[in-house]
Amino acid sequence: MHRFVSGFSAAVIFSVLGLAGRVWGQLPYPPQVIFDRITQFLGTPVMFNLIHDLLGVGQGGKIAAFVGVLLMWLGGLSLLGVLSPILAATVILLVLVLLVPFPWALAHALLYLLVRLALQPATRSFEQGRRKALTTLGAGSALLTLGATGGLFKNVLQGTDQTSASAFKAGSALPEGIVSQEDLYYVSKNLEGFDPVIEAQAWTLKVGGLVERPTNFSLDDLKRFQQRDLELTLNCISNPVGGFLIGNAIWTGFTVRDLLNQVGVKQGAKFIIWKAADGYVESLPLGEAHEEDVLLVHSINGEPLTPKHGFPLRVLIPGRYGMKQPRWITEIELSRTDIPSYWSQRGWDKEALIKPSSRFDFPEEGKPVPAGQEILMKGVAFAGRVPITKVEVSVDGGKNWQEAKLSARRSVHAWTLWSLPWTPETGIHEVVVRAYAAGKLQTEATADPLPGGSTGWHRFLVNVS
Ligand SMILES: Nc1nc2c(c(=O)[nH]1)N[C@H]1C(S)=C(S)[C@@H](COP(=O)(O)O)O[C@H]1N2
Ligand SMILES: [Mo]
Repeated sequence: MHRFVSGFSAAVIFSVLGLAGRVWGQLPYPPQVIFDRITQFLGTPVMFNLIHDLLGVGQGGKIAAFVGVLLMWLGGLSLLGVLSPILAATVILLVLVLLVPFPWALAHALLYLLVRLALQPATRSFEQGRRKALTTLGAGSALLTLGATGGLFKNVLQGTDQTSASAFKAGSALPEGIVSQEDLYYVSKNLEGFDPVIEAQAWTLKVGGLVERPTNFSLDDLKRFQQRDLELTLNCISNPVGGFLIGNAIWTGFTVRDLLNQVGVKQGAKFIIWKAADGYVESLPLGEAHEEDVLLVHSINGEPLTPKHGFPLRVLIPGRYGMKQPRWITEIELSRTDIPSYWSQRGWDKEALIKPSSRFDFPEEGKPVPAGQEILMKGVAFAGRVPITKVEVSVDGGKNWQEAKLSARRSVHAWTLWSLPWTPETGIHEVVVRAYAAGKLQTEATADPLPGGSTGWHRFLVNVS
């Protein structure tokens, strides 16, 4: 019992110190590394779909999984309390060598040893004192962990709210169809508390590989390239039919093409590889990277990117889902060969070409509307690089269709807003929306987001009373 209590105290103190190293030193935190490995290992469509179905597409599933890993980690470390400190530290060293670089594994093992030895005198003193010391220590460290994890998850929970925010939020001075940075959906491979927070002064963009002039650019250097604005819709591949993991904004930056011309591309380069501060990697065929609207952006709707949305620099690629477009980018490498990208290693489609989708924003699922009054149904439709040419709406489950009015197109890469008036009669009506991309009707067949993006028409019942 006492051994377990002291093992647990050591485990908690050790974990908190490790977390501090993660937060202040950007050093790998073992439970996070384990969590990463597990997601990669389980990165099969079946597993992801199951988690989505059980816990939704927000951060919930990820938080639950990470907490599970953290408990496993604490439990395992507590059990090590029964071993002598040196033996336990050796076990930690052996396990961690598999997960993090050797010096950091060694540092962890020594740290653990120190924690255990620091706890040692207490266990030698007489019974009463020992108990008291251990209880205080245990309670203190439990509090510390709670505090640290609480701080970490606070942001995450706030982030979750935002994924469901409507694109048509009142009170913002932005043009219709532009989502504020605050309301833009958020998706990350990391728990939000583990997302990189980058200091502009310390940051450079390293451009290397098959280039004539490998260069490190500061943010100021990059702002000297010809700057331009682009209205573009960002769409997550895991967005379900009718979902909110999609948003549209005006981004500011410069073309990847200008950057490549500056450094000079060498013969034989075929792929551009992006590396980000959180270990995320992605790639694109070099030809596509030279296209006009492939940008590196530092601002959104006229304000700098927040850390959450990619400060200081993120990639924008029209026509591809968000997973192809890294945030917090630190390095660009030109290469003869392609690499497996972060999500494609975990079962998602490597190409991630955006599939046509359309959704209702009004009426909303689960919210009744009054009978006999005209309402304006509205929503968005999007198909990446392919223009939306028509949107049709049915209020009788798909028997009859009416053509919706489409907003004027401000940008070829932005979603299309649609609207249609309706004066419903009392009863329950099934509304359905479907879009045409370059004249072609979006498919009615439903598909899960994984592996290549969801398909199907957005439909639900509306209670009119
Ligand atoms: N470095 C890095 N870039 C990333 C990701 C990530 O986890 N790490 N997630 C990608 C995914 S899946 C999406 S949908 C978009 C989301 O960007 P947003 O959260 O700013 O809307 O970022 C992409 N870029
Ligand atoms: Mo995504």
